[in-house]
Amino acid sequence: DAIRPLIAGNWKMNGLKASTAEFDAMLNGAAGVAGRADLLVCPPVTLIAAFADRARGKAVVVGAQDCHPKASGAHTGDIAAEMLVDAGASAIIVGHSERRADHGEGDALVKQKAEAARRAGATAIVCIGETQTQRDAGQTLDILRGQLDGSLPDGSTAANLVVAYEPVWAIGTGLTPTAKDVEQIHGFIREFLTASFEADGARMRILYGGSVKPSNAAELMAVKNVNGALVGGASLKAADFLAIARGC
Ligand code: G2H
Repeated sequence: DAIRPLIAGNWKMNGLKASTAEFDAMLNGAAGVAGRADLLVCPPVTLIAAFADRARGKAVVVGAQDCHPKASGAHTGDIAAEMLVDAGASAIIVGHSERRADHGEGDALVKQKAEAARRAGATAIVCIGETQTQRDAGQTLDILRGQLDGSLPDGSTAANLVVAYEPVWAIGTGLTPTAKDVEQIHGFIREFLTASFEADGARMRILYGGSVKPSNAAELMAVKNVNGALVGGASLKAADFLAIARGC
């Protein structure tokens, strides 16, 4: 794979100002892994500006975990992609399964959010994945095809779109699919992307997410069409996050 891997940390709803020390440890270790992968940390929105300031000139970029589809307006409590970029975010995760589940977000809204990220100049990291029930019913590829069809903006490029495959049953559970399953599913996603976006689709990053940790990262990252990881729990500790990047 000639595609440079991306290791993206999703801190979810974790992190206070005191977490800056952990982020600084990531910044300090980043130079040592910069030869292998790009590093992205998506802290809660309250920490984006401070982290982005500290990361300036370092081998880590800062991102966000969600955005509103509109650029501004009467939407109390919401944050626009433009605001996140203004604060220092260069990528925005959209359609994470926790948002799909907790906030009832569907593919159409996820697509609007991905378009908002692009409009603001950020890379959209669009998450897709099947649940345990869907998997048991043998519907995995149909579900993924529907999510890809519905959530990816037309005209996306390798620079402004990343796809993250996160089987819902593997998130935070310690369970991971086999390398063979991941290869099959990432191959399916690659076919979809090249059919939809041609040369750009061949170069888009497809991340694997769901219980990635130092002990399984190297095996997962070696799978064909796995171009990095979206890491939740293990991205909260600098030592683990950097160890995962060293597995690329
Ligand atoms: C999947 C992942 C990060 P974790 O949600 O997005 O979380 O690595 O904790 O399973």
